[in-house]
Amino acid sequence: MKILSTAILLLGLAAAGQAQAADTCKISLKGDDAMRFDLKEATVSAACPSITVELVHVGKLPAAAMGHNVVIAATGDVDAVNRDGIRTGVARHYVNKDDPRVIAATALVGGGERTTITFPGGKLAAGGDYTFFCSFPGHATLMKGKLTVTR
Ligand SMILES: [Cu+2]
Repeated sequence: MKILSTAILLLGLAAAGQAQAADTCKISLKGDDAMRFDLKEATVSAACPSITVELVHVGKLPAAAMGHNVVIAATGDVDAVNRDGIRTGVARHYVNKDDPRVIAATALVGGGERTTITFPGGKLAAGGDYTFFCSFPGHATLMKGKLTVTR
């Protein structure tokens, strides 16, 4: 009986650990036709071997009119990354992926579309000041949020 309860306890701990990992290693955002993300902040762990960013465009407008992406950068770099990204144009999804200030960037999607990207948690520093935003021209003012990074 003692062995059985120990086994149940261990199973419970394993499940809790997985739930925690899933929470801190993935960011799920929704973008809409009103130029908004559903979240103003998100938290990930720098210890995640891989962090997944998922973006679902829940609107109906095409990417050319109301495209959304998710770009992650240090908060102090956001304005410059956004400006340079817009300059790269729609064909490059309004983000220069060769820019070392771009920590991660999804594709640009339109209404009804979904995109994901993964990057190593090691690209973020625990306690650092990061922002996620959409680099479609004019969107970053409304479409941005704080990315908190834990250990
Ligand atoms: Cu957008």
